[in-house]
This record gives sequence, structure tokens and C-alpha cells, in this order.
Amino acid sequence: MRKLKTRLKKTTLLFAIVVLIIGMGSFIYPKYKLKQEQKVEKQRQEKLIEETVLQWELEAELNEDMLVIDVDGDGIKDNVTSMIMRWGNDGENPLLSAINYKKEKIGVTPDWLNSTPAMISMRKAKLDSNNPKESVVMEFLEGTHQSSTLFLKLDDGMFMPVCFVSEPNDPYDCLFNAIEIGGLMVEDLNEDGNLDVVEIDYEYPQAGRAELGSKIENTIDEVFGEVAEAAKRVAQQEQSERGRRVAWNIYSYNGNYFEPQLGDDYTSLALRLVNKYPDIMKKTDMSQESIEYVELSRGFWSHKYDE
Ligand SMILES: [Ca+2]
Ligand SMILES: [Ca+2]
Repeated sequence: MRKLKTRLKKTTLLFAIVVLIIGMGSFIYPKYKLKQEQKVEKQRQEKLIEETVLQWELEAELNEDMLVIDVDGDGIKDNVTSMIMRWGNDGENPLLSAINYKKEKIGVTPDWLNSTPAMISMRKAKLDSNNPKESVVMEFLEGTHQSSTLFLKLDDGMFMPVCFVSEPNDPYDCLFNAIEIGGLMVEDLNEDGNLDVVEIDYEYPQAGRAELGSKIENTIDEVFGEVAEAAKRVAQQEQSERGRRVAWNIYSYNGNYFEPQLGDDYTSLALRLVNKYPDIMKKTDMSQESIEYVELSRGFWSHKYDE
């Protein structure tokens, strides 16, 4: 009898252990399964990202209207395409459109940027080295050999221009000028993490002394009409020999826009520039005549833009 009791006890204990193991198993197994599934899904996503980004990068090598950069700062590269460049400047296509690796649209430029001059190049820039977001820099052809540059960053689903005023009224509050293609200097001069932009111009030591000749003067009269006198002075300037490069305007990104650097702020950044590039001079070291010439020329081309 005692033997039977002991056996019964043992059986009950064994049964309890088995129930406990099954119970624990049925509790642990779904968790284990979920983890496995999550792992597989993560690997699938990683493979999708890798393949999509690689395919885009190959495409971007052949298409200058496309960039593969991380515009929303989530650590995964996105696809930015200039729809104007790809589909034409008919006022309907946005300047830029971005999609993520899932092909979801994550950003577009506002309609007021739907009409722009011919694009020369498109590249990336980091406005703030502490922010993972990458921005777009677009250069456009302006005038005869001048160019203008637009910086764009993604905010809340919109690619907004980063201008040199806090509240821009039109695209010209956001276009940085360069006297020649590729001439805009874009780098962090004082290494504070925020990008600086320098509009470079030239001094004209012989300003005002070049003779155009009556043939050219007559042509300018015919072509430029009311602004012929200004055009003649600009033509004289272009014929006179260029001196050193000048740091005409310096701007620094302040987290919101490119703030014009004036007074001591200008001097401090300009000195760093002169140290790094000895052929560049400060605007404040130019002759008054040279300054007036550059002002005339820059005003002349922006007058042309307004027409
Ligand atoms: Ca991204
Ligand atoms: Ca800086």
C-alpha cells in the first residue's frame, strides 16, 4: 500500500513537471517564434534597403538629375530627383521630389519653385554637421557665364530653400550668385559645424580705363536701350583685367537660414579665408572704384533678372 502511495506521489510529481514544462514551453515558444520572425523581417528589410540604394546609386551615376542621400536623417539613403530636369520646365513639375526605400514620397518643393533657369549641377551638402540630414545644392546658369545656387532642406515633407533672409519673398532671396560657374565657395570656414557660403567676385585694378570702340558701343545701344550706359560700363569691366578674388559676401548657416556676416563677423571669417587662399582679398581692402564697379555689375544682372 505504501509502495503504491509512493508511486502515485511520484507519478503526480512527474505529471506536474511535464505540465509545467509544456506550460513554460507554450509561453516561451511564441515569444521565440516572434523574435525569429522579427529577425527574418529585419534581414528582409536590410536586403531591400541595400538592393534599392545600390540600384539608385548606379542610376544616379548616369543621371545628373538624381541624388542618393539621406534627406530626412533616418540613417537610410533616399532618392531625390529633379522633376524639372527629368520631365521639363513647364511649370507643372516640381523642382525636386524625394522618395524613401519603400518608394513612399517623403518630400517635394513648393510650387513657386516650379520654374527655374537651366540646371548645371546638383550635389549634397551638410548645413549643420551635428544634424544627420543631408541637403541639396543646385547650381543654375544665369547671365552670360554667371551662376546662381540654391540650397534646399527637407522639413515636414517639404523641400524648402535655405535663403539669406529669415522670411523670403521670392526665389531671389534664396539664390546665391557666382561670377563664374562653380565659383560659389561652400565650406565651414571657422569649423563651428555650420556651413559658410562665400560669394566671390573680383577686384578690377584698371577699372574704367578700357576702351570699347564705337562698333561695340553702337551694338550695346541697340541691344540694351534704356540700360545701355550701365551695360557699357559692365562691358568695360569685363574687358579690363581682373585682379585678385574678393570675398564679396559671406553668410553662415544659423540653423534656420544663411545669415549675412557683417562687421567683425565678416572680418573674422574673411581673415580665415585669406589665410587659407592667399589669392583672395577682403572686400574692405578693395579700392572704392573697384567696389563701385562690382556693385554696378551685380546690380545690372539682377536688374536683368527682374525683367
Ligand atoms: Ca532617409
Ligand atoms: Ca561655420
